[in-house]
Amino acid sequence: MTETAAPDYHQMWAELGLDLPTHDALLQAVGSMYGDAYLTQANRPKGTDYLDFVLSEVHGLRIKELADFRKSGGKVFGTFCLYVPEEIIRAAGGWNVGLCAGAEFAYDQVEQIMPRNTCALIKSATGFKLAKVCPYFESSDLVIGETTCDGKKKAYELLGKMHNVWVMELPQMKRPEDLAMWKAEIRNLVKKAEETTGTTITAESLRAAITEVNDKRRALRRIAATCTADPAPISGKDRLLATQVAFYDDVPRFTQMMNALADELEQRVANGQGVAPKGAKRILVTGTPMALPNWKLHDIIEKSGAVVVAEEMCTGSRYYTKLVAEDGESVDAMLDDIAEKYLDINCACFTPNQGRIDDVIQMAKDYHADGVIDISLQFCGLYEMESHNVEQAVRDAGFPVLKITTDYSMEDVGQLSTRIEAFLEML
Ligand code: BJ8
Repeated sequence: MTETAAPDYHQMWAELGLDLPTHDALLQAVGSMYGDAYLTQANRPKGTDYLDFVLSEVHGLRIKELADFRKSGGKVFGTFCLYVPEEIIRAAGGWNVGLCAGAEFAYDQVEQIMPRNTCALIKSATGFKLAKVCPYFESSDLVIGETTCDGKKKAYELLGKMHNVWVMELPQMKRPEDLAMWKAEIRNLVKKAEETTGTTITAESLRAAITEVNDKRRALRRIAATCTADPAPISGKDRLLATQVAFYDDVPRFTQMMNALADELEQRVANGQGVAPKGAKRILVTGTPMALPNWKLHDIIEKSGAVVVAEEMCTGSRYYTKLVAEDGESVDAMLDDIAEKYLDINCACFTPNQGRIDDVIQMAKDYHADGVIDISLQFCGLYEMESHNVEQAVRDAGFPVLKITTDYSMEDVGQLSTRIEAFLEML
């Protein structure tokens, strides 16, 4: 068998202004983490080959596609949060990508401009920018932030000194007057997107974008639905990866590949074929998002013999469960539909946030979870504060809960494994 040499992207990375030696070291570290977490899994579905391929080209082929798109006049938008509607960016002819924020990087530089006790997600994104190792950031013509938590709000001011950043104002409640304000802000985003791409959104382009993004969510929902079966046909780690990849891959291609994976998983369920033996403990995780390449908790849980059957988080059900209505007839009606769908996301930055608690309990029932793990990134005031109410409600509904606060470092892996193993034994 002859091996084809991997393409060399150094020239492209240099053109983006990346720090090449540091970036090489990062890719090597992520590659070895991936190998250890993913390629050691038994009984993986064949369709996960696509995820392996995407990850092997995570800073290569996809970045080249973005570069080619930009050379042909296209604009790329970088985002950090679910509340930025990708339908609008796509309808204006742009592409959006999630930005790297899931690994500890250049914290020494980060802590010179922000407090040590900032959550890992914010420190990571800032570290990637300061160390010049995120080609998605450097490929973004505009980064769109949002006023969700205080940390991010202030981080966008700092990042705005280094990059073209624009921030959306998000309400903190979901009353009719908040929805009215949000609808107006969605229209500000339309203006900003049109001004950036030079393309006016039409009813046709918006309708097409809504359908395209809904199709992507439908494919992820099909994958998720197969995990109500025992044995689950796919690991939580692979399902999490699929959701992470959804934030930056080409939309029609990703949808097609995920539908093919869903076909395979449905067949596996019909055959009673799983990744872990039937009866393996089933865990629902909820909490702060797990940005690429953060696979830490899933890896620990699944290496302890359990299977993560669902994620109530932004890299999980909050991303794909709800769809934008598809019957809006005018641009205005469709923008209102988009505003309503997005305000219905249950993030802890809202008060009250009972919808999240209801979702966690409903998902624990639907996915036949044996237990729930509530995870907060350290120094995330929102999710840490909310966890008391979440845990109490989940316990009252009859599900055991384990609360974990962690960050991206590997120092607590041993301690977390011990706690998780004890929790699984108790179930
Ligand atoms: S919709 S969860 S992606 S804001 S972990 S940076 S909240 S201090 S990520 Fe989020 Fe949008 Fe909400 Fe989802 Fe702040 Fe907490 Fe850090 Fe966080």
